[in-house]
Amino acid sequence: DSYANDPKRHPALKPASEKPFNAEPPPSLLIYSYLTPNDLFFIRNHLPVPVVDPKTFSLQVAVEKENEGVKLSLDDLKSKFPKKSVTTTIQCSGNRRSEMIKIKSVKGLNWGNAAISTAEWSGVTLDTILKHSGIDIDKADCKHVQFEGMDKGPDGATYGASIPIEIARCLKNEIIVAYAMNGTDIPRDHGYPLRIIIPGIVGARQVKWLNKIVLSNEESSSHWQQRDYKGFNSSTDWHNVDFSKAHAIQELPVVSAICEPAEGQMLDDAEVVTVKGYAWSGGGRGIYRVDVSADGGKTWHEADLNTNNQSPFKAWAWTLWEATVPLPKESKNTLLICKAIDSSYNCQPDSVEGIWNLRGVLSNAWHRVSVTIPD
Ligand code: MTE
Ligand code: MO
Repeated sequence: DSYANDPKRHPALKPASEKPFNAEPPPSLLIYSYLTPNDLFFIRNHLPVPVVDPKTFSLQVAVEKENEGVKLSLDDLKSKFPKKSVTTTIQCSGNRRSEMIKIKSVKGLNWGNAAISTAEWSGVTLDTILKHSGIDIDKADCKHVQFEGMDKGPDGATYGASIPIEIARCLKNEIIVAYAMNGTDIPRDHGYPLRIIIPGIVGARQVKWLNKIVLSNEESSSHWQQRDYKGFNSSTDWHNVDFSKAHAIQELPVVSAICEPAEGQMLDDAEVVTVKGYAWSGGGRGIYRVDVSADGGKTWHEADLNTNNQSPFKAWAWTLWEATVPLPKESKNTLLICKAIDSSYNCQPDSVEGIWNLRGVLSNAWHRVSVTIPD
């Protein structure tokens, strides 16, 4: 069993698959705190969790085809460079896939709405590490920055991903080679000892168990960069899909979800309901507004936002929100809905039908929860 060395997990996590381990926290716990506790942070593994010896571990940094580059030990990283922290939300592109599956089956884990979490990550900026390795990212004649993990499949291939050099240049002082998560060593499930943190970008590129950074003219050749984590229209299915034609997902679109009350819940008050959830957008776009309806979309109420004082143009982490909304009179059931607007005034599509895709990614339609109203 190649998963025999996987770590123990918090019993409250709800698995979407056991081997590899994938799990999300209960939605009400997810929004209980702004920073997700490490043991409740959602887990998305494609392969067994590698066992890493921190004493012999090293991070290799190189420009492809030039030379072997530079090797840095964990001790070097922790002691030789300034420590920088950034609070970011990581969302799996498959978050809320279960709503797409209801339209038509897709290939992918049946995620609910909690494949998203927020942490403060600390480590060394990408720019610092590249400069130390003799690389000036603003001048480098390369198109992509590739990141390689230490987790291996049966074929020996490791998990890998890349980002375009333009994103790396813009964010060179925000991208962190992280060795700490919420002030402690990164837990094994989340990439011990090192992971790359690229704020505002899809989860799939936040490579865990990072041991190689390579500047290249090519995107990562990994399966997950080339033949997965891309978007297609709803008439594309497995018989006619051409992965080479679509762009790899990088920045994610605006999303929001109701975490309380839960689907099917009997409310405890007949007059009003307090609805709570999260909203987030990629690319550092903050949340300007969250609208909540308790009558299936006839009337809307603005939620109170906790943006954690982030600038709306550099909001790497989510906004938590809450709204107390009057319930429709003389009805036994109702539909709660939320939708968010980000700082580019992007909005969420009203229904999932038009954005259905074969991998069930980018599921960001208005979020609906049906509840029962007491007499
Ligand atoms: N990095 C490695 N090395 N292996 C992986 O399987 N999964 C990716 C990304 N980085 C993955 C990885 C995906 S798809 C997501 S959504 C995030 O890690 C999940 O991060 P988390 O498990 O810390 O929540
Ligand atoms: Mo993911």
